[in-house]
Amino acid sequence: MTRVDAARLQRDLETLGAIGRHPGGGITRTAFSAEDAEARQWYQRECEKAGLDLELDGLGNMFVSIPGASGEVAGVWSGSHLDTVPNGGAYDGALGAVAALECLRRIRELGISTERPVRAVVFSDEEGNYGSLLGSLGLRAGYTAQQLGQLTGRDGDRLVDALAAWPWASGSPAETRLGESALAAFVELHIEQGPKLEASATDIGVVSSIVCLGGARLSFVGQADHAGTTPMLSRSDALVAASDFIARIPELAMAVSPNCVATCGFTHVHPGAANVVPGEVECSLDFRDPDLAVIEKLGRDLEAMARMTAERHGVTLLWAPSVTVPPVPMHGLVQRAVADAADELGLSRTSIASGAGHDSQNMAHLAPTGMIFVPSVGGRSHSPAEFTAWSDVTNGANVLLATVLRLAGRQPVSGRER
Ligand code: HGY
Ligand code: MN
Ligand code: MN
Repeated sequence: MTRVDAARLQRDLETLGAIGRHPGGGITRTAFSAEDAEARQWYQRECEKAGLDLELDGLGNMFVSIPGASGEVAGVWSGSHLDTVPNGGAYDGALGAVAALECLRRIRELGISTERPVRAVVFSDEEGNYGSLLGSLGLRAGYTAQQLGQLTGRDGDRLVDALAAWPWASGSPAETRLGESALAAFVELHIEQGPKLEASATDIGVVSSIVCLGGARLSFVGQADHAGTTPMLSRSDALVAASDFIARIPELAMAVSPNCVATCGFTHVHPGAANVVPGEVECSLDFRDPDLAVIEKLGRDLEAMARMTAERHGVTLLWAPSVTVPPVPMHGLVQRAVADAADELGLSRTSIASGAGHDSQNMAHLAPTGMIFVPSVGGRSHSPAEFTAWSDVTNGANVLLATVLRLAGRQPVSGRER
């Protein structure tokens, strides 16, 4: 069976893992940052070294192909992301992005012919600094110029400004939507980011479905005043209101559904000085459940609770919902191909649902889509503690290559193939 070059894959992940790494071990390579730029530069160089073609779109999504292999036939695509959460790990996104590149390198250097062209993709801002699954949502649904103009990062910077200064984008960010038959299938390799595969000592997760994602940005707007001279009863303290709201989130979520999760992951306090009563607090909200109806109810209930809390504290609430990313089942055809590939490689496998969001859930609207999970030690992710053993990295990449070759219709071995 054709296999990936495991040593090269490991070297690549180590090289990439050094980009944006802090002395404490975590990696910060948030979308369109200097560290993301360094990672893209490295990726582009690897493509060039391997003799692969690289194209870009207006949101900075990267598309890699084997020269001469594109043509009219819809291809089989694989990929993931190079951006990380702040202080994240070395495998989330990186594994799938590098393994997809490795598949193309193997196909090219072994002279393997396939009926359908194979492509690798790097999606922009998967971690949603500016918008949840930004790049792949751009491929699935596209954004209007007005929507793009409203997107800001967690530091308050505007997406359009970040893109204007980004060398790895080409064309209009409002024209990234793909046509109906742009691709024939999509498959993404990813770490599980949870504890199930490790706990059951299973090599490979064949992903059955991906959770539904909801979110919002909200601001509690009160009044900034002198912390020494403003009596307690005369204040409109935005942080007291925001804290009251945030403290109630767990109870509300558990009342809506036993499966759902809801998180306020950041707050920004303005003006943010020890001797000023907080005048405004911005908060993020991220909520998830397998069921779209639950997400819609959570969105309504969280907004109602935020409004009531604001009113009680005499502050104003601004509520901006994010685009809901619906839950998606993974396609049976791709699940079958992944399962058969794992069997062929003699690896144990199980069916598993994803609680994390992935670009695959946007790609599933464009073509039959599936995902391959490999174990995460201790189930840790979005943390410097994220770790996957090299043997599992290699297993996952071999399953990815075999799956891609199945889906792309590998041609009988030619004389050229080594
Ligand atoms: O947030 C998520 O679920 C993913 O890691 N982007
Ligand atoms: Mn992630
Ligand atoms: Mn990821």
